[in-house]
Amino acid sequence: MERKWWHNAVVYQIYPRSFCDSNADGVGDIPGIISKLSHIEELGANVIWLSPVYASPMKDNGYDISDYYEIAPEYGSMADMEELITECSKRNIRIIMDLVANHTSEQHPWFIESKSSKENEKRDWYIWKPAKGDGSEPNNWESFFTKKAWTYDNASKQYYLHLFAPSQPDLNWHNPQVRQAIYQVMHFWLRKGISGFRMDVINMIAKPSDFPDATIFDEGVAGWEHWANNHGCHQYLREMYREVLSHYDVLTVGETPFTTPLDGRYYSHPARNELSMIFQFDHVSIDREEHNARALPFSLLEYKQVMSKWQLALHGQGWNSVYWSNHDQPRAVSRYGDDSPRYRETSAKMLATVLHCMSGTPYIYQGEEIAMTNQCFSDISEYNDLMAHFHYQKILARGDSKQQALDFLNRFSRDHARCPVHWNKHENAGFSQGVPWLSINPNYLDINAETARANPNSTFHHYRALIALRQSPQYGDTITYGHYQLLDPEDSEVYAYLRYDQHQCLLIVANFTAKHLERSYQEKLLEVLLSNISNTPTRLTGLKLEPYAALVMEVDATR
Ligand code: TEU
Ligand code: CA
Repeated sequence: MERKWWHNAVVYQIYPRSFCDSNADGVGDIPGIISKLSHIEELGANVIWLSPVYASPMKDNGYDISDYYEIAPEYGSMADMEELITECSKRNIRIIMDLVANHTSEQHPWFIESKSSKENEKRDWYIWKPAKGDGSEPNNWESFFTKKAWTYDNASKQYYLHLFAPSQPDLNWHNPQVRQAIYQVMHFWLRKGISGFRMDVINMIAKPSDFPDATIFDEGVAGWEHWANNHGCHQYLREMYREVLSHYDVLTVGETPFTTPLDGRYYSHPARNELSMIFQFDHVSIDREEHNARALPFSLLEYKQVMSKWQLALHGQGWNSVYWSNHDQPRAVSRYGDDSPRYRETSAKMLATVLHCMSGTPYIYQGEEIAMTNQCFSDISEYNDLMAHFHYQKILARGDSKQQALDFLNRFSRDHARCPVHWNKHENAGFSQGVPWLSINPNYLDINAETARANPNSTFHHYRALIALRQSPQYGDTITYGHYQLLDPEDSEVYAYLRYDQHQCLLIVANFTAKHLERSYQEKLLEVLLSNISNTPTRLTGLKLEPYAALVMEVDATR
């Protein structure tokens, strides 16, 4: 496979609203990001994925864009954005921006025009349909944030489609003018010096022309079998590649819920000229039915199975991305590890180790590198996210109690990730000198970047070491391009896998429990490269694994 700069990159995601506030209005901003670049540089990540910074009414915190060519005033100016690009490039950090092009804000001038009358020349830029004979919606599709995917416009007596909030109308990608308009946006930002895009729900842009009713219920937002991974999406992406992406050397990552590894190959196989990689959702769907707002127990067996399936399926056939968290997911250490003071750092390091030794490009979500935790709330009014409120109502509507609804949100709300980053022990964790837009987790006195950077044993320094290993001359290629082999698939407590090529073999072993375990492996231990425990084992028979222990070892696998 032809080598690409992004193959061994490590991406750090910034959610601007919650990263750092420079002007005391309680909202993170671009100058705030610039002031913290040394943190990312020290960590060793070499790409920043910037969640949306475009002009937006912020109904969905920027995933509702009203002008693709302007920066949201609360985040700064175009000059600030240009300075960010320059400051990053001084540090050899590239920026990818979030391209939200399945939908716009209802306040985008395109939609305002489109809505103004059936005859408007932009009417067809969005998806308008007449009601059925009985006045009901054009079909039975649901949306991620509301019960129905259609909203009625009284003035023109038609429905428009929105797979997300009513304030996020879906663009009609079938219309070539729409596609060209988005391609222009992409050229504009790429010419400014960014290095690619994370593409929001890009696998949903193609809708079938007959808009058939959903027939699958309970497995996700109704209608997904029609609008997720529709074959038209691949055609649009190939056109986008021809017209835009092929002219630059970029990293593109598609956010693609409802995808299988086969879809993953279609999107990311280099010969297909679509995307560099995608975000799959299998592993973040183990412990809950998101659409039904129901929690399930996490199963390590299933996690191992899902990750192994993707690792193997895309080897040489595409490219993986690997992640524990992002702005839509709860905090990883609270979700998959143990966020009590006793095991927080150890389990966070364990999770990091498992992920960062896999093949594919790893993504780190802001605060993950210091093992920030979920923040639980006791009243629905404390939640900001529109999806939290939708889930809350959904849970009450099925007859569950308010407490049950809060229990679900306290595990899964997207706001956990959106609580501001803790920088230091000062007021508001150093995030802001004003009133933060979302509350600061009171545990910031213990958990903050300054404390973490000062402690060589912190999660932060463990992430640093993992990134350095991936980028090291000696082990980098094995981690980036080597084969993957799962060991002991039936072991429900330990995740062990091999990474190897013709030169060397690495064994990764991780205890996902708070128990002391003992395991034996057939390989011969050569060297422990990295671990989160103090005592260094000397052999792999009767290997003692302390709670949440994780080891990266070079082994001799020739038996
Ligand atoms: O998320 C798409 C998406 O599928 C989410 O609704 C997802 O199901 C959920 O958030 C995971 O818990 C993207 C963005 O990442 C999200 O922030 C936006 O709200 C959404 O698109 C609409 O643009
Ligand atoms: Ca601010």
